[in-house]
Amino acid sequence: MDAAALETLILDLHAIEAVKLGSFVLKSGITSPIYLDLRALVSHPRLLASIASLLSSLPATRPYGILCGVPYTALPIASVLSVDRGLPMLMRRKEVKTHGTAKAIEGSFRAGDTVLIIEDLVTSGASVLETAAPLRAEGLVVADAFVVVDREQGGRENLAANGITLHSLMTLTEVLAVLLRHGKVTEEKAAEVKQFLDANRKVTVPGAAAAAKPKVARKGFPERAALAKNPMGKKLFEVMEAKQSNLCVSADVGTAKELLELAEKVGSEICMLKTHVDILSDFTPDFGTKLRSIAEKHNFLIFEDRKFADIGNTVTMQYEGGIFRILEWADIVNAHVIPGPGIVDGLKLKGLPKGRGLLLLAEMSSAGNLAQGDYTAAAVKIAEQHSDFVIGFISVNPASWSVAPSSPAFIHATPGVQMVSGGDALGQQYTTPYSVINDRGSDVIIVGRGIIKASDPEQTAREYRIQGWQAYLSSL
Ligand code: S5P
Repeated sequence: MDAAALETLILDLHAIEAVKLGSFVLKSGITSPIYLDLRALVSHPRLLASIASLLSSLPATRPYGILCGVPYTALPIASVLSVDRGLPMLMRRKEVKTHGTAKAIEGSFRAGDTVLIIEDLVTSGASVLETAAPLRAEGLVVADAFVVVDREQGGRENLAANGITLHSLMTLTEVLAVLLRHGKVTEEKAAEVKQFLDANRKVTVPGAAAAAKPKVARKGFPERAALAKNPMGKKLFEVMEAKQSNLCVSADVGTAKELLELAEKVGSEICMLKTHVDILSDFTPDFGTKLRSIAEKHNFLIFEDRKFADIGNTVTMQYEGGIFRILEWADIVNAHVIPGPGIVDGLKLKGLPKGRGLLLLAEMSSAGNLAQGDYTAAAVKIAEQHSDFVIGFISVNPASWSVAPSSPAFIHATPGVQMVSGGDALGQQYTTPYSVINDRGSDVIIVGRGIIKASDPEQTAREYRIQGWQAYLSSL
C-alpha cells in the first residue's frame, strides 16, 4: 500500500468532512467520538477515483470476476472500480419488488462465479453479511470483502467466522494517527478515540443490521428445553441446539418425490421440515414412513402445516383418518383458534398419547389478516390452558404482543422469511432472518420459496441456517 497516497486520502476525507470528531450515535447504538460518513464521496469524483485505484491494489485470497457493492454508500465506489478494471458488477436489492420478477440480485452471473464485495465502512460486518447471503444463496462464491475503513470493532472476526476475509485500505487507528500528525485532532481527542476503540473492540452482532443490542433478550434453548411440558416441544429445543439450527424449511413442492428429495438435500441444515401433504399429486400411504426415515437419519422433526380449523370432533377425524393419516407421521401439526379451545381438546385426544405437539396460529404473515390483538391474546390463553400439548405458536411479531405467554417453554415459529424483505403478489410479506429473531423475538424461521426456488437449495438452506442461528446467538 502506497503510504503517501493513503495519507493524502485520509486528509482529503477529513477535508470533505467524511471523517468527523465529536459525539455521535452509531447505527449499532453505541456512542462514538469519531464518525465516518463516506456518502459525500459522490460529490468528489477525484477522491472516488483514488479510492477505487487504492482498493484495486489490495490482494484477495481468491481470484474474482465480479464486484458487488453493499448498498448504498459503496455503490459508486464499486462502479468506479468496475469501470476501471473492466469487471462486471452485481447489485443487491435492499427491498425486493412486490410484483413482477422479485429478484434479490440484479445483473448476470453463473453459479460458482466468485464475487468480491465492496464496502465503505465495516463495524460489525453485518452489512457485508447481509449482502453476501443472497449472493451465496444464488450459488455465487464470496471469499473476500474490500473495505475503505475498518473500524476495528469485530467486523474482521465476524466476517472470518462466515468465511469472508476482510481487506481494508485503512483502520480507524491509522486514520487517527494521520490526523494527529497533521494537527487535525488534539492529543486529548485522539486519546478519547483510542480509549473508545479499545473499549469497543467487539460489536458482536453478526448478521445484524439494526441494533447492537437485541430488542428481545431471552433464555437459551437448552434452558427452555428443561421447562417444556410436552415431549415434542422439548425435543425441538434439543434438536435445534444439537444441530445449531432454528431453520424450518417449508417443503411446498408439488410431488412426494420432490419433497423426499428436498428433505434429503436440506435435512442436515434444518430442525424441522414443514409439509402441506394435500398438495402432493402423487401421495401414497407409504409417504409418512419414507419421510420419517429421512427425518430420523438427519434428526429433524416433521411439521404438517394442516391448519386445522374445525370443531373438536371433526378435527380428531381429520387428524387421524382420511387418506393422509397425519397423526401417524407428523410430529407437529398446527391449528387455528377460531373454533375456540375445543379444537385443541380434540387434537390433544389423539396427539398427546402419541407424544405429538401442536402449534397454534396466533398471528399470520399475510397482508390484511385478522389474527391480531385480542385474537392473538386468545391464542396465548388457550395455549396456557393446554401447555401439555401446545408447544408454541405460529407468530409474526411476538415481541409486540400485549399478552406474552407466561412460560418460555413456548416456541415461536415465524413464516414469511427471506434474505431480503418484500413480498409476493398474493399478500405474503417477508422479513429477514435477523429481524424475525432479533427484533421480533421469534425462535424458528420458516422458509419456503427463499430456499426451494433457489438454484442450490442445499447451499441456500445452509446460508439461512447460519443467519438464523447467529441471530439467535446474538439475542441471548
Ligand atoms: O401466517 C402464515 C402461516 C404459515 S404456516 N403464513 C405462511 O406463509 N405460512 C406458511 O409458510 C405457508 O403456508 C407456506 O407454506 C410457508 C411460507 O412459504 P414462503 O414460500 O412464502 O416462504
